Amino acid sequence: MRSETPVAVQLKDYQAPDYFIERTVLDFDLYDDHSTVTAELTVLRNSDKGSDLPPLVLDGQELELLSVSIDGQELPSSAYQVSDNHLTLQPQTKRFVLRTQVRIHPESNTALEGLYRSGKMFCTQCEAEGFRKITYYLDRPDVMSAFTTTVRADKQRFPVLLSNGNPVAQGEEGARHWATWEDPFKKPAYLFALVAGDLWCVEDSFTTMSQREVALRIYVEPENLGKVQHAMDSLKKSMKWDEEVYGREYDLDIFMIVAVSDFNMGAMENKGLNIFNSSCVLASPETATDAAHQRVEAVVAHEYFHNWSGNRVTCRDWFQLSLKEGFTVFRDAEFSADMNSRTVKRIEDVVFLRTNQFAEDAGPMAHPIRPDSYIEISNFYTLTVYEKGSEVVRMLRTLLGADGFRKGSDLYFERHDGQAVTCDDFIKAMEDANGADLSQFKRWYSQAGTPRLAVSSYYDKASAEYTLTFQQSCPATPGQSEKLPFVIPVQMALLSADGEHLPLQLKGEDSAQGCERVLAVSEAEQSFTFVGIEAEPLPSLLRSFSAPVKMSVEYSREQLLALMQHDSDGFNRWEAAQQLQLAILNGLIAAVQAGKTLKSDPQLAEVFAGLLADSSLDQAMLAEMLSLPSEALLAELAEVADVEAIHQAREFLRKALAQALYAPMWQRYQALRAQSREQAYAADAEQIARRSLQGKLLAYLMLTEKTEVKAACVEQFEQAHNMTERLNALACLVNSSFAAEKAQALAQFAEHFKDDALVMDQWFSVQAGSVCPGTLNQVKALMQHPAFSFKNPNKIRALIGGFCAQNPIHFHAADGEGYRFLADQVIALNALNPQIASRLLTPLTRWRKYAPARQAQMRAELERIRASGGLSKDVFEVVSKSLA
Ligand code: 0A1
Ligand code: ZN
Repeated sequence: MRSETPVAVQLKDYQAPDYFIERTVLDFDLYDDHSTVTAELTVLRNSDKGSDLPPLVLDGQELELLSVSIDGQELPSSAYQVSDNHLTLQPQTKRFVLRTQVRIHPESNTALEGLYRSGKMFCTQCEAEGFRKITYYLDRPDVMSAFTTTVRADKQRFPVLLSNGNPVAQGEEGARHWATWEDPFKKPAYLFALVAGDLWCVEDSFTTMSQREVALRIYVEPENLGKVQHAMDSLKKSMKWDEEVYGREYDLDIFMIVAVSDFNMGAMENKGLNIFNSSCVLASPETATDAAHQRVEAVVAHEYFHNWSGNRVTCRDWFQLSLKEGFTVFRDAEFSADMNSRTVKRIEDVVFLRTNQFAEDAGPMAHPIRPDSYIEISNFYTLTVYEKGSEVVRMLRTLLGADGFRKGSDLYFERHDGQAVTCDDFIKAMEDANGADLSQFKRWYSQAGTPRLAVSSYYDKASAEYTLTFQQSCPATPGQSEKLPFVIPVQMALLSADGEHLPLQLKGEDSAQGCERVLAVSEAEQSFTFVGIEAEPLPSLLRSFSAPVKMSVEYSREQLLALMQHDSDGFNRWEAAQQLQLAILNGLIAAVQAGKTLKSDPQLAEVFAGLLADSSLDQAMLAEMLSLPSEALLAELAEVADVEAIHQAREFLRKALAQALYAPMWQRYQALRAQSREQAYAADAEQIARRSLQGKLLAYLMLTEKTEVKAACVEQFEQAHNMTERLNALACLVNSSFAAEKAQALAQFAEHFKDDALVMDQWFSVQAGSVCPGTLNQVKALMQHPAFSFKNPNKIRALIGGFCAQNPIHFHAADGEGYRFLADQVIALNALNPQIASRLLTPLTRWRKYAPARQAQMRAELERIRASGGLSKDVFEVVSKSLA
């Protein structure tokens, strides 16, 4: 792959481009054994940078240059230089048309970046720097151009030829045909897309708020036509929501989505032609779980929302990635909250953030949401840039209020439409629209790490004053040893002993300002004193998780129980239950470590019994309350993660709860299952909540190994009319000791779904996640299964990723076999698909979390990867930073 050590790109070195490309006219001639790309670029000197004519340095990788001409004159090879990454030539005028012709090989492109084959079709993925694998170009987001694209291919095998914008012409030439597309909106090359294939489409339309008719088309391979309705519904809802909530209207006459089977990420927001991983667009009740349905809805919305937050207003450079991604994740999260249960969505997102992004923030790849440097930008499509970036935008809204935030986003879109801008520009629009000073808030963009927020309180009965004191700090992260205080919005309330939410008046204020407010903690230590508090209150802090911090508050068990019962903030009711569960689990983990026999704590069972008996409690909420913190979260929270102790403690508690609550759980489960049988499937909030609770209950019940439960599980597996119930039952069987039922269910499932790649992915990941002994060998055996392919990212994620990232007890097996397995896969994938290889590596980067013996084993595998030679930039960066 490479020979020299890759160098890092630095934000501080950013310079505007020397040249712009006004117009881009592309012509693709697609064949089975090669393709040719002709590019006519109208190049213009950037006049802001002077009137001299520096060399034009175009990006290009893995291109075979066939010809170069300027203004119609072919250049001799002495007039330009070609290197591995560039084509350099000397312009003679400040504006000229450069024409190049290159040959490329999509048919052997396994990295799935640039133009590649996915099954029978051709498709592209250009973000971040894939366009340079298609033609020589100024492949950077601040070079925006109007594109016209002609695609030529065999008529029969590729009847559908698509690109960005509107179709303007088409024709035939013998066995081949062509189509020309024109995109009137200037865009950076990373938003370019092309598709050619035998695709069918489902068509619909949307009338925008100014009464324009937009054609909506979702293209899939013919066998998948029955699985696009949910995506189409989601698209229409997204279009409507963005008009209502952000005032954003769609701008072209046509919006297309294409589903492809081989895709490195979830989906891509190419202008007017979104390309999707099929897993994020296809869904039917029989083949996709509720979670998959919700993911389709969220990803369709996310990509659609990018049309404004990303395409109309794009990023100046890749350090600004969170400008479009953090904002768009925030937008899609709010959309999902509006479409489904707001509290449940928030709980899910916070669990995900705490488990995964906090771990990233604590590891060797930690970076601010706007990184200062990178070796390979593909490595920075991270949980930090996306998820923490979204939390930062959420905090802005919390601080500015919903109306102020909307004023800010309106100004941002209006001011920067058609531009490539920075995170600072976003903040400036928020400031200008609100007359606010966000200079200290901006530290969230430049400082990495998860802040700690310690809270203490003091009540003075005599003066009826209650003081909350916050102390913030932030651990060192690579390259940042000292941190300055953040602005942390703490949304809060105070509860009286009987659960009333008290009016909140800060000392110095004339009157109380409601029963909930946001305290902006901006100093290292800061106190807030409330007056008129007649008895010591119970604080409800960081409501709805108002900041991505690790807060520590000393609550007694009684206080947690009171919060669970009375807090008007649903998130904090759940959070109180979590804290109680964590306290109990930590006690059990300590007991395992001390070699004591584990004793069950009756309190949690009592609480659960109360929850199960409370018929007023929302089922979705109940399901969330009954979910114990995962082993991964417990590991993240521990100083040193003791994998076995965590697993034993958690399994012990789950079994104890299942035994103590058998009767109410069994009764409730049966009632829910009966309801499922009678109702046709719908992916709506109410049914999803019901199935979620049913799934949680079945998992508990199966731990009792009772025959009646086993029979019910088999019944649910065999008779369910939807994939959610079927897969839940399968997972329970796979994790049980009922060997015969397990084998039979797995075989039956595979036989039934062998031709459905996405369903087989679920079959792979259920097995990869099994807690039963022998899972690694099973995973290795499954790699030989005909439905597995090392070239398909979904398969790798399902099976190898499923094992390494979702199965801690086996991945961290004491003999180090899990680590060795992962390193072997990374070494093999490095040459085939560097992006996937690098992502797969994540669990090994967390070596510092474990005890010395495991640390040594994990490091040794990282060293082995480093020594294996020929590392891609992607893998090199992660391995070298992990070992630094
Ligand atoms: N912008 C897309 C994600 C994406 C990023 C990189 C890709 O290839 C390296 C592909 C997709 C999104 O946020 O949805
Ligand atoms: Zn995105």
